[in-house]
Amino acid sequence: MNRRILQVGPLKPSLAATLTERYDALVLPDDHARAAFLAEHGPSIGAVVTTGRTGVTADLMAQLPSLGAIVNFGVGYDAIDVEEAAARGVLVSHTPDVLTDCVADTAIGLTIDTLRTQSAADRFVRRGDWPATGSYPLARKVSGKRVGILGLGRIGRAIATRFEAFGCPISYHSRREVPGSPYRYAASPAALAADVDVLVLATSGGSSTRHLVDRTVLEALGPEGYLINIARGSVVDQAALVELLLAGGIAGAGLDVYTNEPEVPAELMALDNVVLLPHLASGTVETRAAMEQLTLDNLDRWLADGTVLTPVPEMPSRGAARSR
Ligand code: 8YV
Repeated sequence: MNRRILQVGPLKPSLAATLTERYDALVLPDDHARAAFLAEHGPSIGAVVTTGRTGVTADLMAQLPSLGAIVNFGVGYDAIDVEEAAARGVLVSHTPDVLTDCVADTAIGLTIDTLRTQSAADRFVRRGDWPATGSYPLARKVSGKRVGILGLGRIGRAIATRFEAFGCPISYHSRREVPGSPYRYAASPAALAADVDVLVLATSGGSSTRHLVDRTVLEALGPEGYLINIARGSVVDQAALVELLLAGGIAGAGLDVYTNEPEVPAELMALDNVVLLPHLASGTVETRAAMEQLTLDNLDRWLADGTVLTPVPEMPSRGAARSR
């Protein structure tokens, strides 16, 4: 088996350094040198290490004929063509569980900030408006709000547990009703949105959830409803979201993810009922270190026995067609 490792896209600096120093990994150039690089090294590459932001396309896989594994730093793998990987017998691993707490914490923080307008209040103080204007406008209460969670997976459940401590009645919509869940199931995203004050998106990205939250869902959330997105920008029709925010069609939004990161719609910049984060939900020293370790553990396992520890759900831990 070919064992050469290839870094695709920027990685956490310590992970990139480890890959170069300990694994003698190559780094895929992203410029005009790429074609020549792939012609020379493509056939020797056994595993790719990448992130949810860069991923691996079918086109790149075609230029790595000995590829056996794609090791992803991140739980979301919508930037990887998993169908193509499965067809080629290429294993794909990701980093679930280790980031659940931080992403769920971010969802709670973003909800509180959005409803209580803390970031806007901070700007008010820094601008010197407090002495000049007097009191800051009243915000909205968080405790007891009806919360709807779209996608009741690991992260969705962790968010729900946290909101329970705020006395929030929880409902959810997922592809399937979760047996034994204590939360009320809504039959569709629109039905969920219609019945809650805060709609939290915790679903995976990719084509199956693209624009799951469309104009109809946002309109169902309505002028008193808030949208919180720590999932993927692709889940929301961002143009409709911007329009409704500008028109008062929904009350506010807390966003960690966008359609075309790092681009953030300019129209949102001036809105104090919108909190804008730069896709940082898992971004703590502790969690990123755990993600780095799990990434290396997956790589080591593949190098040792051709399996991975935490395969994406679409595939078994051992590649099916790698003998091909
Ligand atoms: C990371 C994420 O920012 O895990 C994910 O899917 O979106 C985040 O944890 C990203 O993967 C790191 O590039």
